[in-house]
Amino acid sequence: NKWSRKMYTNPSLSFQSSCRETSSEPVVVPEARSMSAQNRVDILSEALPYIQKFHGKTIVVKYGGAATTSEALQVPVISNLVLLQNFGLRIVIVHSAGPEINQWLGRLGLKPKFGNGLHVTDATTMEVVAMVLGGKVNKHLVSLINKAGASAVGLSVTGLTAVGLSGMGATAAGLSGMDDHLLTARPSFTNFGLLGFVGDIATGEPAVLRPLIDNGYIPVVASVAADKTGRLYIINADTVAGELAAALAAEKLILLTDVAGILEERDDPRSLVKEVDIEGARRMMNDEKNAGGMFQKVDCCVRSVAQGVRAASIIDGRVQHSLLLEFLTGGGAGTMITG
Ligand code: ADP
Ligand code: X2W
Ligand code: MG
Repeated sequence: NKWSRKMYTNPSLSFQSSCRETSSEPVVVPEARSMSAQNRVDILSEALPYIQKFHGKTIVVKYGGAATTSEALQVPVISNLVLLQNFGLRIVIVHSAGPEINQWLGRLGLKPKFGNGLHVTDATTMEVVAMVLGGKVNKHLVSLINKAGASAVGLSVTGLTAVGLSGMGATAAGLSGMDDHLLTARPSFTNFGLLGFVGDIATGEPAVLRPLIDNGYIPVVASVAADKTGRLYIINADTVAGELAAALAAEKLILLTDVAGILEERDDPRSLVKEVDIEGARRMMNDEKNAGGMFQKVDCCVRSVAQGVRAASIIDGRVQHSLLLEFLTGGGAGTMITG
């Protein structure tokens, strides 16, 4: 299969990973700097079969965490997405902004608290989360897209219904998802009562996104949603992206993050897994190869692919043009999880 890629060790990875801790600037692969104009147009022309393959297909991209921490990192990602949209891809962005939430909690004199690696989201923290995610960060991404020459629409509480996992949200488990619009109802009670207003998706209403995409807009969805009573929750943005990708029957789910992809050995940047099927990915999860945020990502990739998304890729959002490498070259970028 000409689209498949093997597990291999990418020599540029040690370069990428050496920039991990410090970089709030995009990492440029060194060979790219010295390319002649002829090389560049050759490469552009080689992209044609990939453009044809993805033209008209829906792609859901999750953008969050350390990969979003500066405008210098955001602008090239947005510019890649706008380019891909101009090549005919139908793009939906889902975002989080953990570091920015922390920063604003600090500015307001609130100390972030964590449980199971996630923010404990009490009522005050949830107010800050809603303002930062649904307000500042969402509108900032929308304005960057508009500046790059495309049209974006920012959405937060629209179209998604949260089911709370919270002990505080007494009615949260009122299972607002148990109706005809059910997308997935999988309340995990693991964190019940521990994390406050942390939710899971009960229903998805992607109908609201389709006319926007049909009319050339890029929806930008903040991972904040309300339950049927209007109470707000933060939902993990990988999970939102995965479920939206499934609901939209997307061709591809992309999780942009701050690491090259799934590493077979977590601390060895040379152990990148280029491609793995859902069985292999489940095995990695059982073997505890992926911890914390990466476990969540692999889980949501597996779920979305099991629900019909053709492939899900975890790629480094801090590496310049990683999205173009992923979509427009045979080697791709990061780790691709297939059915
Ligand atoms: P994001 O903010 O993009 O959601 P997360 O911090 O939630 O990112 O998840 C990615 C992190 O998961 C990586 O930065 C890495 O520290 C961690 N991780 C744990 N296990 C692995 C693994 N096997 N391969 C790659 N990263 C891993
Ligand atoms: C995350 C923030 C939201 C998120 C947290 O507490 O850090 C949950 O996952 P990243 O940056 O994409 O990992 N909360 C519920 O999706 O953050
Ligand atoms: Mg995460």
